[in-house]
Amino acid sequence: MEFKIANAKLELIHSDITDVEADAIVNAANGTLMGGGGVDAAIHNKGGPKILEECKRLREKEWPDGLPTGNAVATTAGNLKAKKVIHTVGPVWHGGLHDEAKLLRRSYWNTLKLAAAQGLKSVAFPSISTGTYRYPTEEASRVAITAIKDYLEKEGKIEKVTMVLFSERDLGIYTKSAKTLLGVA
Ligand code: AR6
Repeated sequence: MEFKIANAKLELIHSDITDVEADAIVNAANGTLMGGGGVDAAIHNKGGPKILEECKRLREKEWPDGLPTGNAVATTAGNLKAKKVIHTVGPVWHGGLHDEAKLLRRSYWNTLKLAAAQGLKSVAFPSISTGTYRYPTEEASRVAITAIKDYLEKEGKIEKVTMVLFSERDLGIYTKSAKTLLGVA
């Protein structure tokens, strides 16, 4: 399903993010930037070792103590179809009273800001924090869509954002939130 936001498009699809063609695909990473499970593993496995090599350099040069939650960094996309992988660290869910929504919004916002700064026009996100980090998908979908909407309304460099949902259930949850927050497509 597709929604129009300012001069840009928000698309919601059910897919594996490593198969998606976009200027940037987003990794739900952890602060070590050294890989992990879920979407992180899928991106490193399919993208090949060049991504991890660049992550290691970023750790050494810029983030010796790890990438803080809510930040984003870009690397090569290796063998993937995308031009870049943007790695962001979403919050771990601790019940909702520990700034989770603020930090999750920051992950989406900083990723879009970095993509725009690098001249990238299309960005594909997974559902950040809703796997290993246990953020409830319904709440996360509202934060994600609101952050994307606010960003696209504020600045016009990004042309297309795709939310890539890994299950029909998650696609349903995101679609319902998008219809509520953005109006029917
Ligand atoms: N394409 C799209 N979405 C996917 C894919 C895929 N190939 N694989 C999983 N998902 P998670 P998090 C969905 O756990 O919660 C890692 O170990 C998945 O179904 O990947 O932010 C990192 O290294 C879920 O809806 O990320 C961190 O340590 C969503 O992606 C930690 O997990 C996010 O699940 C980050 O946890």
